[in-house]
Formats: sequence, structure tokens, C-alpha cells
Amino acid sequence: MTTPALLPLSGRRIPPLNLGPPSFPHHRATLRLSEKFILLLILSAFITLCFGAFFFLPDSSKHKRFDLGLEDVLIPHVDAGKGAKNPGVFLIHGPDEHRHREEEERLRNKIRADHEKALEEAKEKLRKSREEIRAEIQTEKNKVVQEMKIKENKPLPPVPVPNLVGISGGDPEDNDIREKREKIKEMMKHAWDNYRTYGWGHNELRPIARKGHSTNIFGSSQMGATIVDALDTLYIMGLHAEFLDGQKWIEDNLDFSVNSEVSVFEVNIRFIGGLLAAYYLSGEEVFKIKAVQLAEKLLPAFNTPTGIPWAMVNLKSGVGRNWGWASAGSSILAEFGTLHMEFVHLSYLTGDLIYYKKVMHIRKLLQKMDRPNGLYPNYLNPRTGRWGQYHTSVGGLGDSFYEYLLKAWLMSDKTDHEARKMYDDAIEAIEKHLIKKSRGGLIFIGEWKNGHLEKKMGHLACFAGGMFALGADGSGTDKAGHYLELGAEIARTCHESYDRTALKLGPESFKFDGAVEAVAVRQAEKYYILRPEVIETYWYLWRFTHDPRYRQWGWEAALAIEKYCRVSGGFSGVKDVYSSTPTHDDVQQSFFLAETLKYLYLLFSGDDLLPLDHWVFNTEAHPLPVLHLANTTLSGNPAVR
Ligand code: DMJ
Repeated sequence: MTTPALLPLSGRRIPPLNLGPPSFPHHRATLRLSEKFILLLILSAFITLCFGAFFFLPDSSKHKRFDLGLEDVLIPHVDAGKGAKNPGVFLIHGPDEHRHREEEERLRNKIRADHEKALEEAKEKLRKSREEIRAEIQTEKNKVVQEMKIKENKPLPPVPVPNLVGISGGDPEDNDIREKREKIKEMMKHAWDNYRTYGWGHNELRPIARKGHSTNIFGSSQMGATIVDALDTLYIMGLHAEFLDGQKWIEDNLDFSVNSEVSVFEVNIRFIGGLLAAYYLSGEEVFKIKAVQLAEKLLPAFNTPTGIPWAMVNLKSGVGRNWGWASAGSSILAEFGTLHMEFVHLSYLTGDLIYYKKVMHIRKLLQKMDRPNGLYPNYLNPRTGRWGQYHTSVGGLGDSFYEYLLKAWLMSDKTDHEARKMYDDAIEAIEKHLIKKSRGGLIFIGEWKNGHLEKKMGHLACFAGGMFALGADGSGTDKAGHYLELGAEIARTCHESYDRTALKLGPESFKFDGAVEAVAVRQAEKYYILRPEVIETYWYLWRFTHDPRYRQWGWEAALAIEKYCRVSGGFSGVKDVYSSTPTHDDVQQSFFLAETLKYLYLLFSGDDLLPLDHWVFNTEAHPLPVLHLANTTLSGNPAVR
């Protein structure tokens, strides 16, 4: 509530009321009788007025009740006589008692309402936890800072744009490969056009019901997840009209001041990653600005006793919390450990170190902790800073944490040695405890649960084939070949998981148990939801080996998707890859456009499109340029685009 002061803050003072008689020194002697009479009349009217005011002025004891911050309504404004809305006591002229009573009544009601409101707010506060209150205070502070920034209308500081090599092209010389690439582009058109027609602005598409779709990771509002996630794929495929259409939607509609609780991780990898990639590729400022606006909304999630962020945050209130299913109220390794790439770019582009500091704080904290068998458990409590359940996995809950350690090093032009060391140590422990060979000779990555190895590998863990290949260079001369080989083995195992199904599409997870090898056993693990990880690994292996088997395996997967997942309204996941008559789940995931189709397109493109020594792909396949941080500063630089 704003409170206009009697003595205004600006230092202006109320001009003293001049109650004395008017003075006309030069004309007094020459005043005529009629003029004297008029003056007398005015004087008597003035005296009557004062006399009346004396009787009708409110009782001062009543004033006291208004002293609780109500100067705005009782104390006269400097310019109260010029028609101010809240007339002060000096405006209560004459015996207008009725008006006066009404005014008093209004004031009393206002006070009552204000008190009730304050009481309610206090009660509400008492119901909240300390963390929630702290988060609210922080949000308020952020809001003020943001408002100040907007007021200042200061553009983001110009920074040197990294070397943007290979943002288009990649045309294959081979006719057959060119046709395959065209086919993938056509699949992208089909997915996009149907989303455009039936799901525009919604997060995702239901291709059979032909309407919008969403899940709780995106909160309750329509944030156009598919648009943001798909932009860079459209760009590299040369679908420029579609790209501009998406850009226009973002300019006009993408708004983050919504009362909606979102997943910090998902919003970071899909939205911030997608917007940053779109910015770097197209140079359009709007993407950078939106990415920064969104990042500011995620910051309250870090207001925990340890600085390990909550899994979810309400974009409006800034209140954060963790998933109900997570062990002991923990945050998830793959979630709080998959922010580094985007946050370093945010600091680079804004000159604001806050993002960089947040992720480096997480790293430092992890470095200090004991790791059972050298492994990182998937659960960490943000209140106590202690591990939850000892469950380690390279699939869901752990996966992209390891990926981002490696990519932090690559993205820093291989200068972030600390990240590389953490990656090497983690992979060594994983290889020792989690990676095994099946009886049939398939190398797989199991999951470590309280000292016991579960011989189960998730589709998500299949990305690790690509990660091992990508990390081979830099792992020491004696180990580079080993890791490339390990990557190739994982690719082979994951290909087997596809090949051993009726649809030639991989299940969500598969077992290695006795006679069962690379096959899902439980019904609940037999679905395929258009995931990219296996194709991602084929692409990395293709780039590093140029072994034609990876293009062949990729093409098999593309044909299977086309045959079993394509419907007239887009693409859908399937519920059972072992059934030759699949049932659709009726969801076209945004990562299908961001990742699956992008990796397929790159698999059938030349290596000059987004070369890996200039670009690092975030975990949602959004390419971000290598930052040659050694030659620049994080705090902005006068060079311009
Ligand atoms: C994607 O959103 C990202 O790849 C993430 O890291 C985990 N998996 C999904 C797609 O399967």
C-alpha cells in the first residue's frame, strides 16, 4: 500500500495558510464605500465559515483510530484543494454532516477490510514452511529487480558471438542418403503440420484425438512446448516458413508470468535449451530475451538450505517442492545435475554471473560428498544435503548428470578440467560396478540398488553409447579406443533390444536374466514413446566411425516409426512393441521433433552440418556453440554480433 505523506518525501512543504486580511497598501485610502461594504461581507462570510468548521470538525479522538497508516485518507494532500480524490480534513467544509458521516463510514469499512486482510495474510504465512516463506521473499526481491531492469529498459549486454560454423548445409552427395534425409524432413513436416492444425499453442499433440495434450512437467498452462522444442530442427532442415510461424507465436504468446508449477529440469532442457539454440542459429533477439525471462523465473527453485534446487517451482509464486515419489523428499541427480550448459550460456549472454554461480555451487557441493563405491546416488535431500536411497543409474534419474559433466568440458573448449575429471571418475566407477556382459555376449548397463546390481537397462540408458564415444577423445591415449569400443557395444545391445521385438522398436526397459536378453518382461515396460536415445547413439557412432551399420540401423528405426507410429494426425507412441497389432498411446511427444527426428536427419547429413568441435548438444538435442571462455569474460564484452 502506498502512503502519500503530509510532508512529501520529495521535501516539498505545505504552503502556510494565510488567514490574515488581505492587504492592499496602495489603495487603502482610496477605497470607496461600496468596496468597503463588499470587503466586510467577505470577512463576515469567512468568520461564519470558520465558526461552522469549528463545530463540524471530527472529534480528535476519532482521528486516533486512523493513525494506523491511514495518513493517505485523513491528512490533507498539498494540493487537496485542487480536487484530490481523498479530501482531507481541510476539505470538510461547512455543516455537510451527511457527507461527513458517509466518509467516516467508508473509512471505517476500509480499516476493517484492511485489518481482516492483514489477519488472513498472517494466518496464511503461519501455515507455510520456512522454506516457502523464504522462497516467497526471494521471489518478491527478484520481482523488484526484474521490474527495475524493465524500467531501465536496458538491452542485454552485447557479447562476442561464438564461431557459428555449419548452421546449414550437410547435403549428402549420395542419392540414396539424400532421399532418406528428405524422407525424415517429410516426417518432420507431418508432425509439425498436424501439431499446427490440432494442437497449436498446447504443449503437445494428441494425434488421434486431434487435440492438444499436456503433462504435469509443463504445469497447468499452455506454453507451446512443441513449438519451442522443434524450432532448431525446423531451422536446420530449412523449414523456414514453419520456423517463422513458431517465432511469431513465441513473440505474441509465450508468457512465463503464469501461476503454474513446472519441472525445473524439463523447462530448462526443452525451453531454455530450445530458445538458446534458436537464438544462436537465427540471431533473433526475442529467443534470447525469452530464455532469460524464463531463467529468472526458475531461480527461486534454488532457495533451499543447501542450494540444491527443488524439482518443481511455481513460476508465479516461486514456491518450490520435490516430487512426492522421490526418496526421502530428495531432489533428483539427473534433474539438478542437468542445468550446467544452459546456465553457463545464460551468464555468458547476460553478463549476469548468477546462473553460473548456481550451477557451480551444485558442483562444489557434490565434490565434497562421500560417494559409495565412487558412485553418485540418484537422490539428494536439498534440506539436509544428504543422499537418499543408494540407487545409481545411467538411465532415468541419473543419465544426463554424467552427460553434462562431459559436455561442460566440451562446451568450455576443453578448459573445464574439473568437469572432465568428475566425468572420468564417475565413468570409471560405473564401468566397475554397473557395466556387465550377458551370457550371450551383450554389454549392458545395469542399475545399482543398495549394494545389489539389477540386470535391467532402460531405453534412456542407451544414450550412453553416444556419450562414451563423445568422451573417448580426452580420456587419455590408452583409453580412447576402449571408450569408443564401449560406445559401439552399447549401440549394439540397444539395437538388439529393437531387433528382438515385433515392431523393430525398442521397449522402455529390458532385462538380462538367464535366458532373457535385451527383452522386456513386464507388460508395463513394453511401450515405446518415440524416444530418441538409441538413434542418438547411432548418430554419434556414425560421426566417429562412419561405419555404415549405424545408418542402416537408423533407417530401420525410421521405417518402423513410419509404419507403426504414423497416423493421419501426426505420430503416436505404441503400448507394446512385442505385439504386431500395436495400440497407440495417442501422444506426440515434443522430444520426437526436438531429438528423434533431428538425430535421424543428422544421421543422413554430412558432418559439416553442426560439426561436433563447434557445437555441443544439450540433453534435448538443442545445439549450443562451444564457448571459448579462455579468450573472453563471463561478464559481457563490448564486441557485438
Ligand atoms: C528427453 O527429454 C531428454 O533426452 C532427457 O534427457 C531424457 N529423455 C527425454 C526423451 O526420452
